[in-house]
Formats: sequence, structure tokens, C-alpha cells
Amino acid sequence: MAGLPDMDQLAINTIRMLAVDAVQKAKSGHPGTPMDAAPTAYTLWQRVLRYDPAEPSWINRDRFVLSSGHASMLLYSLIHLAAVKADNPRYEQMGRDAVTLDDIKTFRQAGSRCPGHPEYGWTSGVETTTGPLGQGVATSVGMAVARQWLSTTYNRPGFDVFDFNVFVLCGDGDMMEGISSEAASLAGHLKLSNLCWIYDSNRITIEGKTDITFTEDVAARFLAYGWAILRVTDPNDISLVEQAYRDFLRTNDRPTLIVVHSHIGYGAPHRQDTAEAHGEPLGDDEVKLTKQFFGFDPTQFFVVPNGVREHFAANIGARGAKLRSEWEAMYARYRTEHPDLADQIDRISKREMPDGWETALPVFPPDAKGMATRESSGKVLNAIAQRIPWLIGGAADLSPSTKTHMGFPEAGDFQPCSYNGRNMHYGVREHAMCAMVNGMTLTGLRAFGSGFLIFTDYARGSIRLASLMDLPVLHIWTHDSISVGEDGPTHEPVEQILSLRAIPGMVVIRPADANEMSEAYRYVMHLQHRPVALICSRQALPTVDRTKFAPAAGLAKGAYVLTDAPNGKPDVILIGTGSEVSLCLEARDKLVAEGVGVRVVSMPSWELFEEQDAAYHDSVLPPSVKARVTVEEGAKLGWHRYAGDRGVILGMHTFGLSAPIKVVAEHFGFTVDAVVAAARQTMSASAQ
Ligand SMILES: Cc1ncc(C[n+]2csc(CCOP(=O)(O)OP(=O)(O)O)c2C)c(N)n1
Ligand SMILES: [Mg+2]
Repeated sequence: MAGLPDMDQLAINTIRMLAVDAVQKAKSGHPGTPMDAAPTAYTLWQRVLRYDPAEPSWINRDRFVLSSGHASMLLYSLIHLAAVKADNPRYEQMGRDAVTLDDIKTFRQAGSRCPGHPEYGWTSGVETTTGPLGQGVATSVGMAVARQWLSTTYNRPGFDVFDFNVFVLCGDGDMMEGISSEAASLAGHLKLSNLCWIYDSNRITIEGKTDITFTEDVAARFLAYGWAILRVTDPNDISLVEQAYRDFLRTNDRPTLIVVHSHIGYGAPHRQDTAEAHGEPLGDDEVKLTKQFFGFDPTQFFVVPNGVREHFAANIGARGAKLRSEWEAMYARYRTEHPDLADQIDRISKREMPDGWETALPVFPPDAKGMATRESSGKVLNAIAQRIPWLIGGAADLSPSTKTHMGFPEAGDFQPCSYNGRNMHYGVREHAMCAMVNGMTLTGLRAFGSGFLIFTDYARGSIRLASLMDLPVLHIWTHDSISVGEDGPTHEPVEQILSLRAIPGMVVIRPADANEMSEAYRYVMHLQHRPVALICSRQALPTVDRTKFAPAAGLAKGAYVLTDAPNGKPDVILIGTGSEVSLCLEARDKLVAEGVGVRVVSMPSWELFEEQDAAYHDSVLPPSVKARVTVEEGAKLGWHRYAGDRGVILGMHTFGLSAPIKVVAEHFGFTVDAVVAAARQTMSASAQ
């Protein structure tokens, strides 16, 4: 440490002591990693990061992701000391500090801007929600992809509108999680030279030394992925740390991993290099000794020594303000010379759509044979993508099946030689794909991912975080039921639709035909703060004749009456979603021929229906009509809400079967006869 300017040392130790005090007061949290990683993160923020604390949503800011979310106090201390200002979800400045000293004093308490793990949208300066290990690193790859796409698409000679870098601080846990391998592999392939992972290698996780679990050569692994590897042998020598960042900035052909050999709990005499420094407060005695070690007064708490805030203002503050004002001046000239491009960038930064994009939405003619909803999804996607230039995505190696390939000439593939391509090839990496979609969305793109619905289970960690972050991501999940047929139970979703519905905030939409699909995209593309799971069939579904049945626009209300009994007083209501709506329509024909008054309700989205008022609910599902049949080739759980106590639920409670689709449908009772029988059953039950 000798030879460092005092102010740097004091500032680093201030970060450490704020973390120690906050964790001690909260009686929970992780003090050890903020203590060991403080110099690494400090050096990045103070000497490298192109970030204006006064404008945390500046679109060309360097991103800093704390993938070790349990070390949240490190990030909160930095946000506080750098005086990051708060903004809101509409990117408006709030005038207050993002994290006050009081927030730090109330770390982990309700209402504090310092919750247990960093939460995007709650604390300005937090670039993405982290805590589930591996998510931050994988999300950062999406951010780096988005930056490459943005710069290749919008930069012009003399106008480097986008040239930011993405930095991530991560730990042993991130490196162990499978998602980091998926993401790093793709980042290496894509040669994302704007991406820097700083691996705080303290060789401690919760159960103890990594000797018991994790003895691989991480650097060799990343070398094999095609990354540049740098090492910092002593993070307390911040000139070494700074040198590593400078080397990263000079690397222009691959991502960089900086392996930092650190000591968890650095400075806590009895906790350093032990797992105890990790998951619990140091305790009063150890706090005292630690403060003495760093030259802080043990009787004082939450101290920010004189000059520390000013030191941050003079470094990251001054540098960031200068960089941003230069950028603003450049961007003003860009706006004059390239008004159309600037208009796009403005919309990107506010999550707005181009004017009139909806006119591209196709209308499909009635067709008894019809097409699979994955097919209609592909057609709609291709039509609107030509009007929404920053709609970008792809599949986890399944685009021929998910129909998500954008085939128009200028779409192209996103590859190292073509960073303006719009077709992402995520490879067989569902989890990293979903995290990357989060990262791309956080960076302004209208990003999507796709795959087989069954494999959402592989990606749930990231799907869930999209919802927790209120991100408008789009997932297109196809092969949505046992009607997958021959591939059998390993590929036939049963509980997946339901489990996506269980994620708070997630909108699950399962369109019944091509026109509902078009309406689904109309709804989805306007969302700014909610993720969508679009559920698509593998098999063809009839395109409903809308001259005979209600318009597909009813989709926006989640459920609507597709066709009704002549007097509006049905004897029975058949409620279907997706592929089962046409089954309900066929059953209706049979019942009507028998003189039964039938209403068919198409219910593509529980969530959207729940958002309607009681009057609308009652108009679609009149409480007086107890005879109801719900039909969905998925788990029955939850359908009682709409079936009521006299209704019959046709659904799944076992795994599927490998057999041709017709055999599967008969085996599990998804036939016209089964629906008709269920209708009779519920009519008789409700008559009693
Ligand atoms: C996916 C996931 N699994 C488990 C945990 C619980 N957990 C929190 S911290 C931690 C150990 C992390 O070790 P490391 O990344 O080395 O961080 P350090 O111990 O060095 O702070 C674990 C298992 C988690 N947050 N996320
Ligand atoms: Mg560790």
C-alpha cells in the first residue's frame, strides 16, 4: 500500500468501513467481499469508468455490473460516494441522491434504497438486478452485444455515439454456475472486445475454501473460450489494477477476463481468508480490530472522512461530466446531420416504438387448415421487424422450428464480422439466452429469444429476473403442449405454461390462431415495463373466420366471447386457450346440433383478463352460468378459478406420451367427443 496517494487509500477504506458498519447494523449481509474487492472496484470507478454520476441513464455510459450481488454494500458505497443522482423509470431526474447515508444505515430494511441485493429500477446506478449468481455475468454479454449492434448501426464517421464498455465484478460462485460458461463461450465466439469480467478470485465461497469444490484452471478455461486473460496478483496495489484495465482498453479483438487474486475479509484479522468473513457480520470485536487496522476510529460508525466525497467528485465526477458534455455536444451535431438516426436513438432510449409500425401487422384470411401459431408468429415478426429496426433476437439453436428467423435481406446475422445483424444465434444455451435478452433490453434494444417451451425450465432464473426488473422482453416459446406428439414426454410441456403464469408480472399469451397472433404482437410491442411469454403451437390451427366470430382484437382483454348462444344465454361455456380453442369450436358445432346453447370463450391470457374490471369479467363469464368446461393441454392447477365449482377441467396431470398427435389427443382426452362429454357432465352438475 505504501506509496499510494493517501486519498485513494482513505477512500478505499471508507468503502470497506461503510460495508462493515452496514452489515453489522443490519445483522445480516456479506462484509467480506466488499472488503477484498474495494480497491478493484474503486480503481475502476475512479480512474476508468466513463460514467457521469449526475446522469445515470446517459445512453453511452460505461456499464458496471456487480454480479456478486451479495456484495451489494460495495456497490451502494460507490453509488453513495460518487453521488450518483436518482432517476425514475421514465428516465427523469428526481433531484435526490440515489443512495443516501441514511439508506446505507438502513441497509436491508424496508424502504431503503439499499436492499439485500441490488435491484434494478429501485436504486439508480444499479444496471441490472443481481444476487442469483451467474445472472450478472450472463446479462453483461447481452449488454455488450447491444453495444456492438448500436455502434455498428448508428455510429458515423466522426460520430462515436456508442462506444461504451461493459465491466462486471464477479466471484467464484459466478464462475461455478453453468450460465457463466454458456455466456462466456458465446462472448468469446462473438469477440466482444468491449466486455471485461473482473474475477475476484478469493477462493472462498460459503462452505469454505474452493479447494473442496472448484479446482479447475479458470484462466485456461477462458483462454479456450477465446478471451484475453490478465492477472492482478495484489489488488491492494491499485497501480496494478489500473494497468489491467488499461490493457483491457487496448484489447480490441476479444473479451477480457481479469483474474484478481484477493483475500476475502481483507483487514479483518480473524476473518480474512475464511468463509466466516462471507455470510455474516464481523461482530463487534472484529469490527473494532478491523477499524483499527485501517486507521478508523472504532467508536464511530458510518463515517465518510473529510475529502473523500470531494475526491470522488474530482475523479469519476469530473471526468464523467466532461465526457458526457462532450458527448452531448457531439450528439447535437449528429442530430442535425442524421436526424432520422437520432430519432431512432431517442426512441430506443425511451423504449418507444417507431410511428405507424402497427400498419405492418398482417391480417390473415379464414382458413380451415390454417397454420401453426409458431408459423404465424414468424410471419408477424418478419412483417413488423422491418418497421422496428432495433427489434433483434433469435433462438437457442431452434430458429427453423421456432420460426423466428428474420429473412428480409437487410436483417443479416449477428456475427463478429457483422455486428449490425439482427438474427442472434444464441446456440444451445437457453439460460444465457434469456439473461442476454435481459441485457440487450436493459441497453434499449427490443430483444427477443426463443426455444421450445419445455426448456424454459433451463432458463427460469433469467426469465424470472426479467419480470422482477419490469423489463419488456419477449420470449417466443413454441412446441407448447403434448401435441408435440412423437418427441414424447421429454419434449412435451405440461406444467410450464402454468409455472410462467406464476411469475409475478409476467404476461403469458397463448394465441388461438394467426389473427390472435397478430393482435398479440400489437399488444406486446407497446409494453415498456413487462415481459411476455408468447406460447406457440407446433401443429397447424385453423384460422378462425372473423366474419362469423368475434374480432381477434379481443385478445388485448385476455379473454373474449368468440361466439355465443343465439339469445346470449348459454347453457354451457367452453373456455379454451391456444390450440384448444378450435377444439372448443368443433365441440360447439356438435352441441349446437343437439340444441345446446354454447358460448365459446377464447382465453389467450389469464393476466390480461385479470386486469379487466368485474363488469367485463361477468360479461365474459356470467356468474349465473355454472356449466363450464376449460380446455388447455397443460396442468390443471389454477383452472378452478374459471371453471367454478360445477365446471369440468380438461387438462394434464401426468407427463405426456411419445406417439402421433392423434393418438396422444385421444389418450389424454383432448377430442371433440371428450369436450362434448365434459359439457354434458357440467350441464348436468350445474342443473342440480
Ligand atoms: C444461484 C445462487 N446460488 C446460491 C446463492 C447463495 N450464495 C450467495 S453468496 C454464495 C457464495 C458465493 O461465493 P463467491 O462468488 O466466491 O463470492 P465470495 O464468497 O467470494 O463473496 C452463495 C452460494 C446465490 N446467491 N445464487
Ligand atoms: Mg469467493
